[in-house]
Amino acid sequence: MKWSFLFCCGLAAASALNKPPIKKFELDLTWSSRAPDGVERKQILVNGQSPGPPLIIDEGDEVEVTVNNFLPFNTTVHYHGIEQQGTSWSDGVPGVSQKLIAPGRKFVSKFTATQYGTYWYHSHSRGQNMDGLYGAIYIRPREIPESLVNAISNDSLARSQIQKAFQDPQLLMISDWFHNTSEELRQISLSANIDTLCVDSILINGKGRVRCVDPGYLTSLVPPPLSPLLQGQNFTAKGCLPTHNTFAQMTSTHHFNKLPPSLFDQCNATNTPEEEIKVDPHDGWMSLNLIGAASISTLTFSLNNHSLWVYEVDGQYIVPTKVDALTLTNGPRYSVLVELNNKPGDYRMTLANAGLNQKIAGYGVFSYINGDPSVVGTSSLNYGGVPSPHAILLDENTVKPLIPNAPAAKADSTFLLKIGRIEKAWKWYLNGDHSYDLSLETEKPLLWDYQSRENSSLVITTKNGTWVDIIFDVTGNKTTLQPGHPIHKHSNMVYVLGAGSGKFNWTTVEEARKDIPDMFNLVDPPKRGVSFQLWKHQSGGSQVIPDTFTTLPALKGPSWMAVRYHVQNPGPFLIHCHIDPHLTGGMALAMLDGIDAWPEIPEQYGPTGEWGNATERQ
Ligand SMILES: *[C@@H]1O[C@H](CO)[C@@H](O)[C@H](O)[C@H]1NC(C)=O
Ligand SMILES: *[C@@H]1O[C@H](CO)[C@@H](O)[C@H](O)[C@H]1NC(C)=O
Ligand SMILES: *[C@@H]1O[C@H](CO)[C@@H](O)[C@H](O)[C@H]1NC(C)=O
Ligand SMILES: *[C@@H]1O[C@H](CO)[C@@H](O)[C@H](O)[C@H]1NC(C)=O
Ligand SMILES: *[C@@H]1O[C@H](CO)[C@@H](O)[C@H](O)[C@H]1NC(C)=O
Ligand SMILES: *[C@@H]1O[C@H](CO)[C@@H](O)[C@H](O)[C@H]1NC(C)=O
Ligand SMILES: *[C@@H]1O[C@H](CO)[C@@H](O)[C@H](O)[C@H]1NC(C)=O
Ligand SMILES: *[C@@H]1O[C@H](CO)[C@@H](O)[C@H](O)[C@H]1NC(C)=O
Ligand SMILES: *[C@@H]1O[C@H](CO)[C@@H](O)[C@H](O)[C@H]1NC(C)=O
Ligand SMILES: *[C@@H]1O[C@H](CO)[C@@H](O)[C@H](O)[C@H]1NC(C)=O
Ligand SMILES: *[C@@H]1O[C@H](CO)[C@@H](O)[C@H](O)[C@H]1NC(C)=O
Ligand SMILES: [Cu+2]
Repeated sequence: MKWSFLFCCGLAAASALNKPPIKKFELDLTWSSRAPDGVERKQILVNGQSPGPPLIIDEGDEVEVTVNNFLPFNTTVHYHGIEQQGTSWSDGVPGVSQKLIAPGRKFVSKFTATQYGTYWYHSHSRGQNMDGLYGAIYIRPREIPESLVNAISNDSLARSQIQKAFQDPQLLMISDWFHNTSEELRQISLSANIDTLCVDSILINGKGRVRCVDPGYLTSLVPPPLSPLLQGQNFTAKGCLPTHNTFAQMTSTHHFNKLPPSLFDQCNATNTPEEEIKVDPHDGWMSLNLIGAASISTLTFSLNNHSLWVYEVDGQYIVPTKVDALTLTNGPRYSVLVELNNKPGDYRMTLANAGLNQKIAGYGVFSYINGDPSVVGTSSLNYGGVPSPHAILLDENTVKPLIPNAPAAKADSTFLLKIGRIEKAWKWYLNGDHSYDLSLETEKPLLWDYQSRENSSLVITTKNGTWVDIIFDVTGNKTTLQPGHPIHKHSNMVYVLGAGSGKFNWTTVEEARKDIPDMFNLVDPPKRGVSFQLWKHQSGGSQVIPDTFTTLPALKGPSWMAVRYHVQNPGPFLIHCHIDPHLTGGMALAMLDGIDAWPEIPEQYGPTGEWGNATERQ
C-alpha cells in the first residue's frame, strides 16, 4: 500500500504499540484410558483432559493454534463457527483445506478473531468427535451493545453484574458418550447394517453417569400421536428404539448377530460424580454458555427454578428472550443469563434427549455457595425431554437478531440438494445419490487443486460476491423415518428462509414464494452459522415436541428447507450433517466458494510448505 509506504515508520511504530501479541495455544492430543461415566475406555484427551482446555480469545486477536498429534492415528482439528476470513487453510478439514496430520506430526492454524461469542473446536477426521476431541472457544466481545443489557435490566447494579457475566461466562460443553470407540462403532454399523442411534450417557463438561430406567415408563413418555412409531415395542433397557424398528433402521437386511448386546440393549448403571457448578449469589447474575457437542442426541436443557434469558445464538446477539428450556442439536451454541436470586441451594440442571431414538437424560448441579443441599428445586422437563404444561421452550421461529439484518431479496444461483439414505441404514447422502466417502479425507486438499474433483456431484462451486440459495429436499416416504439433520456450513452464517412439509415442487425460492408465500420470511430470518432446526410440532395442548421430531414430515413424506448466504470468503468449505454417524456415513459436500477469486495460498500451507507436505508421516 502506497499510504503505508509513505508513513512507514510512524505507522509501524504505532501498530507495534497497538497490536496485541498473537494469542498462541498448544493442543497435545493423546489416546488414553478414562472413565467419564464410570466405564473405562480409550479416548482422545487434549492436554490431558476431555473436553480440552477452552481457548479464551479477545475479539480482534490474531490466533495461532498448534495441534500436536501424539495419537496412534491421523487427525485434524476444526474451529467450529470461526469464519476463517482469508485463512481457509486453517479450517481443519482433511482433503478439503489441508492434509491429515499423521501421528507424531503437528499442524499450526492461524486466524483472526473477526467475530465475538461462543464457538468450539473438534476433530474433523472420521468419527473422532465421538472420542472426546473437543473443547470450547470463547471470544470476548470488544463491546457489549447497550440495547442487549437494556432488554434485561435498567438497575445500575444489575447492569454492571450482567456486563461482568458476559465477559467471564461459565462454559458448558454438552455431549453424549459411547462405550465403544468411534472406529468400533463404525465397524459395527457397517457389519450389522444399522445406524448407531443409541448412546450410553450424557456428559456435561465431560462428566456423567449411566442411568437405567424402566422401559415401560420410558414408553409412557412418548406423546400419543407418536406412539405408532414405536411399532408396538418398548424402548430397550438403554432407553433406545430397538434395532428392529424399521422406521429408524430401514427395511433393508440387517445382521443383528454382529451387534454386541451392549450397544442397544444391556444397561449397567454407574454412580460417577456429575458436573457441579459453584455459583456465588453476590455476583447477582451469571452467563451459562451452552455448547452442543453431542454426536447424535438432541438435548433439551433446563435449570430448576431459574429462568433463562437467551441472548446469544451461534456467536450472534439476539433480542433477549426469557424461557424455561431450550433445545440443542449437534453443533450450535446458546448463551443464557441467569439471575442468582433464588433460595441458596443445589439446583439441578437437566439435559434430556428430545429425539425418539432414545429416552435418556443427564444431570448436573448448579450449586449456590453456602446453600442448603436439600433445596434442589423442580424440573420443568420430564425424563423424555417434554416440558411441563406452563414451561416455555425456546421457539427458534421467534428468535430475532439484536441488530436487524436481512439477506438479498433474490439469489444469483440455487442448488437443490436431495437428502437421503442409499440402501444401507448407515449410508447417507447430501446431494443426490452419492455419499461423501471417508476415503476423500486422504485425497489431495481441494484448496491446492480445486479442479481435481470438478465433475463430482460431491463438489459445487459458487462465485465470490454472489448470493446463493441452498434448498434441502429431504426424501421421505411411509416406510422410513428421517431424523432432523442439523446442517453445518463451514465459514459463514446462512439465513434460514423457510421450511415445510411436502415435496419441494419448484426450482427456486422465487417460484415457490408465488405459491406458498406464507412459508418464507425474507425480512429478518434467523441467521445461523451452524445448525438450524425449525419445525416444531404441536401434539395437542401446550406440549411442544422439538427437534428430532422434525422427522415426522419424513414419515408422512418429504420435507424441505431453504437457506441463503452471501459468498464473501473464497475457499473450499464443507457443508454437512453434524450428527457424527451421518457425517461418517457420507452426508457431506464440498463447496468451492468464490472459485473466481480463489485465494493465494501462503507457501507454508501449500503442497511443499511446512504445514502442507510435512504433515505426512516420515
Ligand atoms: C430500560 O430502559 C429502556 C429505555 O427507557 C427501555 O426501553 C427498556 O424497556 C428498559 N428495560 C427494562 C428491562 O425495563
Ligand atoms: C463395543 O463395546 C462392547 C462393550 O465394551 C464390547 O463387548 C465390544 O467388543 C465392542 N465392539 C467392538 C467392535 O470392539
Ligand atoms: C413394555 O413394558 C411394560 C412395563 O415394563 C410391560 O408391561 C409391557 O408388556 C411391555 N410391552 C411390550 C410390548 O413388551
Ligand atoms: C451388564 O448387564 C448385563 C445384563 O443387562 C449383563 O449380562 C452384563 O454382564 C453386564 N456387564 C457388565 C460389564 O457388568
Ligand atoms: C421451585 O418451583 C416450584 C414450582 O415450579 C415450587 O413449588 C418450589 O417451591 C420452588 N422451589 C424453590 C426452592 O424455589
Ligand atoms: C493417514 O493419512 C495418510 C496421508 O494422508 C494416508 O495415506 C493414510 O491412509 C491415513 N491412514 C489412515 C488409517 O486413514
Ligand atoms: C470434467 O469433464 C470435462 C468434460 O467432460 C473434462 O474435459 C474434464 O477433463 C473433466 N475433469 C476431470 C478432473 O476429470
Ligand atoms: C469477495 O467478495 C466480497 C463481497 O463482495 C468482497 O468483499 C471481497 O473483497 C471479495 N474477495 C476477493 C478475493 O475478491
Ligand atoms: C422409501 O424410502 C427408502 C429410502 O429411500 C427406499 O429404500 C424405499 O424403497 C422407499 N419405499 C417406498 C415405498 O417408496
Ligand atoms: C408438491 O406437489 C405434490 C403433488 O401435487 C403435493 O402433494 C405436495 O404437497 C406439493 N408440495 C408442497 C410443499 O406443497
Ligand atoms: C513431500 O516430502 C517428501 C519427503 O520429504 C518428498 O519425497 C516429496 O517429493 C514431497 N512431495 C511434494 C509434493 O513436495
Ligand atoms: Cu443427519
